[in-house]
Amino acid sequence: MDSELLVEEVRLTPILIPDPPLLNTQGVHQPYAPRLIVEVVTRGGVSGLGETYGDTRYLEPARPLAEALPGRSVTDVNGLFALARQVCGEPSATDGRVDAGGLRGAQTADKLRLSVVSAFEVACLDALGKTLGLPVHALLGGKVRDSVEYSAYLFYRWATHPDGGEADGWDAALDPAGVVAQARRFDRMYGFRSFKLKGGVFPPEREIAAIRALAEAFPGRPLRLDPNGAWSVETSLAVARELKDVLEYLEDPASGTEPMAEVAARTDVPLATNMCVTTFEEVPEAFSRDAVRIVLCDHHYWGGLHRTRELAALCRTYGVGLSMHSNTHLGISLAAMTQVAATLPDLHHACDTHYPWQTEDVVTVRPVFRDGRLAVSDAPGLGVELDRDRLAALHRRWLDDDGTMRDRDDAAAMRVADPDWRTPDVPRW
Ligand code: GKR
Ligand code: MG
Repeated sequence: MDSELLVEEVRLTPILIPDPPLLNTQGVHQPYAPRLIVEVVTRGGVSGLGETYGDTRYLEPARPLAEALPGRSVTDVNGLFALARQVCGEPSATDGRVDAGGLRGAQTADKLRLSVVSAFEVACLDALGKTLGLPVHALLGGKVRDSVEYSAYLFYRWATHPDGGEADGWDAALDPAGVVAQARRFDRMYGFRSFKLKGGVFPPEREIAAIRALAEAFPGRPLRLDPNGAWSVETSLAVARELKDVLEYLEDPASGTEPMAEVAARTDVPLATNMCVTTFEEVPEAFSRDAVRIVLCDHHYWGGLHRTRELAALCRTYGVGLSMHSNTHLGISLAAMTQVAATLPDLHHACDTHYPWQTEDVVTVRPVFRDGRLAVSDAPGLGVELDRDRLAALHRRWLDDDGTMRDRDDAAAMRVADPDWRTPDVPRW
């Protein structure tokens, strides 16, 4: 058995997946988004799957890590971190490009490396689970629930990209009526109970009106607004005052621990974050200053499923709530999110997912949300299989790209419609 668990080969496949014109405070999504699919193949012939960001700066450290892994055991997931530090080199993390326009907080070399390691960790756990005939959640200590709740992730959006790209059949949503229509469709199709609106796109009064319209259309349902740190302390407080009776939480109204702590001290609306607490180093200050009441975990940049559980333990210790963050992702990541979420006893908020916005996938069977939930798979590993034809087609698209889509750049996509667009300074309002 031991030698069966040794890694024989690691395959990295960068791909481009269609992405709709979703607006955020930095700009708009490009027609295609890069992802990286990681396959860890064992000597026993089992292939484990992982998925992470596919931008060039993630591919660069992924390559030496893939080369260094053969000969090591898929059980040795803790060893991945030291190995990555040894072989990945120092990613160029201080040039301001580590994440798309800072929508995911701190930009450090460590965080970039962890975002790469996470896909290898997930792939190793998938391979181990498949070999042992156990689901990943069993390798994490076992599930505490049979299904995981997700929220509808509403975006202001255009119907199509200004320079073409594939239409996805969704209407534009640029005002309260459009946002409510989008929410109704999510509700009808998937039964999501909670709704999160990506804000920071329009002046706050317009976004307040959209949340009010949602509250009227869906009385009593949990609502969240996330402007990605676009507001000043005073604007954040004004929005909190206006929406205090309808918000489940306000996510990253202001940028940075200091302004978040100031807002938190002056409102009863719970503040959540996937921007000011995104690394373990940021925890002590934010928690000791009560800057946030809820942290959105994300196994990609926290460094995998085990580390997500470590974050959950810290949050539990400090009485901080837990939710889950999402970026553009496919079914492998969704399966990993669902497996780890199933093991977190204190996950009391519906998880975010971009998944319903994705029209293509590399898994053979697309997961289906019912009543806003995903059933937790008990199949070996993550419970998903790779569709190799789809993977090859999406990789072909990556190969054929002239370089413009290989790195996420929401500001560049916005400039197609508005040549004068530049990434707004924060606070924007
Ligand atoms: O995809 O436009 C987007 C989001 O704004 C994303 O980049 C954020 O990281 O969804 C994220 C969030 O909750 O802040
Ligand atoms: Mg957020």
